[in-house]
Amino acid sequence: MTTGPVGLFAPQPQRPRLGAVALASGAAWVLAGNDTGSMVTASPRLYPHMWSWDAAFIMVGLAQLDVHRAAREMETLLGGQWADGMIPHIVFSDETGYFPGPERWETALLGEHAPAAPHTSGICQPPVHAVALRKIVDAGRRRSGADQRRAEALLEWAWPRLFAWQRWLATRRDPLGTGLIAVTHGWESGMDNSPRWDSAYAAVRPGPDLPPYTRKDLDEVGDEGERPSDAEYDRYLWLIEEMRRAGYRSDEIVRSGSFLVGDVFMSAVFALSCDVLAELGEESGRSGEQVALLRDWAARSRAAVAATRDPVTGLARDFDVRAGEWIATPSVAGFSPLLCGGLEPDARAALVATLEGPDWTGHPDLATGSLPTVSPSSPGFLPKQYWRGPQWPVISWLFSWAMRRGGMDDTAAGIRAETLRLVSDGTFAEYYHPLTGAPLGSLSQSWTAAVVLDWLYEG
Ligand code: 2M8
Repeated sequence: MTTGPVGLFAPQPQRPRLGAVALASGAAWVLAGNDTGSMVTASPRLYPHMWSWDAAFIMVGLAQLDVHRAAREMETLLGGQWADGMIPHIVFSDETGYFPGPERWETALLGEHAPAAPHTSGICQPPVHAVALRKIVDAGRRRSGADQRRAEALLEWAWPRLFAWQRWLATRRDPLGTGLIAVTHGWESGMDNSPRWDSAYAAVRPGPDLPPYTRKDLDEVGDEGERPSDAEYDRYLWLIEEMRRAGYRSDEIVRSGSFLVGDVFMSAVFALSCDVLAELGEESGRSGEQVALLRDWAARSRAAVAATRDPVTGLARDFDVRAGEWIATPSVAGFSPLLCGGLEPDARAALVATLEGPDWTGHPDLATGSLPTVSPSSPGFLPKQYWRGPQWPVISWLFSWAMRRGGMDDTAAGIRAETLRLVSDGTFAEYYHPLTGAPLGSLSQSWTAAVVLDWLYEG
C-alpha cells in the first residue's frame, strides 16, 4: 500500500486557500494515494482498511473520476457482505496498523454468516450504499458507452445485494417494531463517541475478563484530545467481547448485549436508501414485490424518525432501548428528518430554521457555516474532540445531498459553499475545528476528498 500524500498536504497556517481546480486535483490525488488497487483505504495510516460507509462516500467521489474504478469499489465492499445480508463495518486489507484488527474480531472463526475471506469486522455502519449506487449509475449514464455498460452491469449485480442489506436492517435491527433502526455498538452509528451515546455507554460495564489490548490510533494522531479516551475504548472493546461470546448472532446480541439504541440518524439514512434503491429498482424493472417492501420500510422508518422529535426543541432523538428512555442530548443527528422527509411543511421549516440559526450553522463563533456535530451553544461541545463538536465534511455532504433531493435547495447550497470554504486549505482532514477551521484527526482522509470532488463536479 502507498503511504499517501500526507506530507504534501500537511497543514500550513499561511497556506493560500485553493481554488476549485487545485482543490479537485488535490482530492483526486488523495484518492489515488490511498488506493491499493481494489480498495481505497479510509486514510493513509490511521485507517488502512475499507470502512463500509466511508467506501460508499468514496464511491461517490470515484464515480466522478472513473466509473469502472467506482464499480470495483462496490464489488470489493460487497465481497465482504455476510451471508445473512449484513455489510460489515470493516473489510480488512493486509495492513496490520489498526486495532482492533481481524485477530481481535475473529469473525470467520466465530460468526456463522461471516465470509472466510476477506476478513471483516462483526458490526455494521449507516447504509449509505444505495446513494453510492445511484451516483455511479448516473455517472455511467451521463458518459454513455463502456462507462454506461459498466454501471448498468453493476446495478444488475449490486441491487439484490443491497436489497438483502436493507432487509437485514429492517428485520434484524428493529427491536421495537416501529421502524427505528437500532445499533448495538456506538461504532455502528459512525459517530463513535458522540455525546448521543454517553448515557448508554455509562451502563456498559467492562468485565474483569476483558482481554488486554493496545490502542494504535494514538500513534497516528499526535494529540490525544482529538480521539476517544481509554475509558471509552474499554467499553468499545467490551461490546466486541460480548459479540464474540454470542458468536455474532444478531438475535442474541439484540436480546442480551449491553448496548441497544434506536439510532435516529441510522434510521433516516435507512429510509433514504430504501427510497433510492426502490427508484433504481423501478428504473431497471426489478420485482414489484421487493420494490414495494423497500417503499414500506422507507415509510415506516420515515414515520419513526418524525415521531422521535423533542416536543420543545423539535430535534429528533435517539431512544435507549435498554434503559427505555429518550436520549435528549442535542447533536447533528437531531436534523435527521431532513435526510428522509416525513415532516409537515411547518415542522420542516422550523427544523431548517434551527439548522441555520444561531445555535448551529449560524453560530457567530464558527469559522465557517459548515454543520458542527454538536452545537457550539451546548455544554457538551468540545471543538476538537472527534464527534463531540468538530465539523465533518462528509456529514455536511450527506445533509446537503438529501436536502437538495428534498427540495431544500438554498440550505443545501449554503452548506456546500461553507464546507468547500472550510476544506479549501487542501488538507482533506477527517474533521475540522469549528471555531478556527484547523484540520484535525487524520489528514488525506478519503471520504473528505471524495465528497469535495462530487461537490466540485456536480455543483
Ligand atoms: C471512525 O471509526 C473507527 C471505528 O469504526 C475508529 O475510530 O477507529 C469513525 O469516524 C467512523 O465513522 C469512520 O467510518 C471510521 C473510518 O473513517 O473512523
